[in-house]
Amino acid sequence: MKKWILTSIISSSIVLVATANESEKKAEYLANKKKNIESRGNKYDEKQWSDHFDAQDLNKDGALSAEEKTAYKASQKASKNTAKKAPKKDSKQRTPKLTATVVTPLATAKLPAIDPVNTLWFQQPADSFTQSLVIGNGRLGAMVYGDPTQEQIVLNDKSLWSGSKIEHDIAGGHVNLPQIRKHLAAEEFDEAKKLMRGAFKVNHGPAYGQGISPFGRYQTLGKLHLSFADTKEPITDYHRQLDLSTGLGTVSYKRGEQAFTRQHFVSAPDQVFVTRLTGTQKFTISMDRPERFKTEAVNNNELVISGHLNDGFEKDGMHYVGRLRVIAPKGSVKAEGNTLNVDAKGDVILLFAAATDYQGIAGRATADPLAATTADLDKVSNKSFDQLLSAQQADHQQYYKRVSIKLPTTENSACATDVRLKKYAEGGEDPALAALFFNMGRYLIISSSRPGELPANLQGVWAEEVHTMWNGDYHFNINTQMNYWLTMPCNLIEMNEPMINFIDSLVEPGTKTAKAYYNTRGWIAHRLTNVWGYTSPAGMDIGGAAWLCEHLWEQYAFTMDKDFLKKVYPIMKSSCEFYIDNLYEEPENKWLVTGPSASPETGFLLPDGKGQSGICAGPTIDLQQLRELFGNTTQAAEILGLDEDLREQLAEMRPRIAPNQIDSEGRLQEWLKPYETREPGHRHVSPLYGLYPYYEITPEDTPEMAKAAQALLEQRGVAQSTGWSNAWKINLWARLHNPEQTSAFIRQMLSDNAFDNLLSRFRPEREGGKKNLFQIEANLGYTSGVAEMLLQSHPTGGDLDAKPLIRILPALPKNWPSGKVTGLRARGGIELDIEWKDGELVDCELRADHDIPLLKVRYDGTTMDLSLKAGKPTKAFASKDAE
Ligand code: FUC
Repeated sequence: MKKWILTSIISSSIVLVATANESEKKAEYLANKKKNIESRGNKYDEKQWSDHFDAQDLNKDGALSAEEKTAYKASQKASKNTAKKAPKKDSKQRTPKLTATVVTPLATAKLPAIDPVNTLWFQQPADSFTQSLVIGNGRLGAMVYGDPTQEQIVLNDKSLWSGSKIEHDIAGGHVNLPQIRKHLAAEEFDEAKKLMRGAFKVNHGPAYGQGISPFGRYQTLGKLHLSFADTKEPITDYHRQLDLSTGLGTVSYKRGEQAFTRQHFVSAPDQVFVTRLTGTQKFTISMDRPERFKTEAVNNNELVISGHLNDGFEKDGMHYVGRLRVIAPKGSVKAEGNTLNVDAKGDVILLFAAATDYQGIAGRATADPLAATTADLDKVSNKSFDQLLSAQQADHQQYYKRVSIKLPTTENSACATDVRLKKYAEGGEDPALAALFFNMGRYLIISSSRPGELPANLQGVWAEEVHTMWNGDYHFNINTQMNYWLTMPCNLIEMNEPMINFIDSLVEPGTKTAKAYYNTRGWIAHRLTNVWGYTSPAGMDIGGAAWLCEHLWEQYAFTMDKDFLKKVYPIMKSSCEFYIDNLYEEPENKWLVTGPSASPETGFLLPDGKGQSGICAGPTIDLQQLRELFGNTTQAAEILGLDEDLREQLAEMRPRIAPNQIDSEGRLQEWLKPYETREPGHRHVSPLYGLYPYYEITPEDTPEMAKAAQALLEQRGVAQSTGWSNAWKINLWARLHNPEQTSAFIRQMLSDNAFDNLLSRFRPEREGGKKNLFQIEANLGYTSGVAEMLLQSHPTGGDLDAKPLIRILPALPKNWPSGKVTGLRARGGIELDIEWKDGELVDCELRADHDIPLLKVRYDGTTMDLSLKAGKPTKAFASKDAE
């Protein structure tokens, strides 16, 4: 415990600042809450939200043990003492500042050659999570701050979830469904809501900041601290970088005359986090987390952090273990209490392994995490650093190198990443920065989604809190799906696997949920889930399951792999069964609609000031998703020669689903009726689902509807604070073939929605009061958006007889006059390289996985027919200008 107290004292300035800002933060939170609630016509209760804020301690997920309490109190006391001594201006400081060592950066003349589209670099240590170097292997994650004297590294294991598996469904509410639907048709939304409350009750739903729930939350594993003895000598020649092409994070500096380097990576082949420190130095190692842990020194060269998370009932739930082994051949390592003292006379290697006893839908499934961590370390301890590094690089590069991108550099491209972002936000040009951010998305999915593991959650795998915002869960009304938009176009099929398995895992609990709440066949998941298989109601948008099925079909569309289709077809079929049983005829037009449902997460005003509602029948997004699901499932059944009856039924029902409609303002309608939206600039752009990711609206085939979609997109504008919303808009504007707008949203993303370490920013001022939050989907959705600007391959011709069409450079902005992208993939099993100069295509090469007798390829309004032979590179629009 001693060390834990110490490190808390060391970082006392964080505690200080947080306390000083608490009342300001609370006032701001309450003001936003009030505005938000009242803008929806609801009553704001000051006491309720004040209590809610107080209950939101982002660093606590449950009761502390007696030992932790003592340590915590002591650290609080210590920080108070420091507070008294601290100069006044410190406690007023707005930005929380960690104790980053003062460093002098490496002189420009001495900088190593830095690749501006593949490397992030900084001239100072990180002073927050959002400046740290982000590394991971799909299961383990680490974030390196890079402070020369007080290093801290956040550690993560993707399966580390509080909560536990319980029965959440409360059956029987379906008896109320006919009456709820009557109310919806009669626009008696309050009555519908009242009845719904009875019909859709849940046994312990997710708790957002309101205490403990068996739904649980994704949590940090903890922090590794390295405290260096020599803090007096000035630090010069400081340099910190992350090479996306290798996954290697490096920190180097000089202390006095001596040079030091630290290298960090997380190995997928060896399943460990590895650090090498060079230079003669003395340091102390400790590990901690905000709660529910103990750290012990074992075997004189190991530290083990372990504990049990809250199971949601204040009892011990998941067991986790993190084990650090220190290898110092030319020095000594000694345990002292729960720390290790290292006296290094040369290189020191730190190896870190982690495991939990999670035995759910994915992951390593071990009952004994303690033994698993020992085994992990034993397997690698006799390997050299270089061996470990080259295995990890070979593994990483087999994915990363499949795609490359080049965009023009400017003077700004040579600056440190944080400086580049700043200059860009001030209006500077730096196309290569857009390419770096594109590569960051590819890097992040490779580092957070690997076969056999859980899919990337709201923060991928990186979290430094125990109360991760939104529980760090899996949301199905945009977030989880957006995480996986890039995998197929960016040639990362292996990274798609966790998502496919995850969808599969929802069928069993989702079938129970469908029966319990709707008394129907098939499976359903509602707005969100966790790692425990939650499918019960939580927000009433019910198109999420259909949306997930899109990912099954799209993997087939990109690969033409019939074995894969055969494997996933039952999931699609069962999803269709749910919706077939649930669709009903609305009385006015006799269209088939869903209900009760909602257009995520907004609502409408009733005419004549009669109130407002989010709950409705047949929001546009659901209907688009069902046309897509029914269409894809029909095609899948045809390809596999299965289920003729089902095909007939889908063919009969699909055209009866309520169509897309245009309101009197010329906008695509969000609801069945032309209601006025209660939030014109809402971040969700759900009715545009039909434009992207689905493609039933295209400028070529449905120009009127595309115009209406554009009008809605214009009304939604820029979501100042929400990265994912703007990332979606890049994809949407690309589908509208509008390079200026895609370019404007890229500027928005890089100016306002990217942190210094290029994690994407989500600022839910209006939602949780917590600012500057990281959510990963904007990173990944941005990358798919850029891919969509350079290459599109969705079918055209409308409806089920649609034909594949490859569109080259469909939304190329003027400020990217030249560039090259290699290795992108198109539907149909095709890989492409595309190069352009002065805004004109100069080279385009296609390589197909199998013979394609006729393929249509379009560039700049001209369409040509190509015939491709498996594996044989073929040029399209071969240009004499290509040099
Ligand atoms: C959706 C969004 C929120 C947030 C959450 C995780 O519900 O509406 O803005 O991104 O997911």
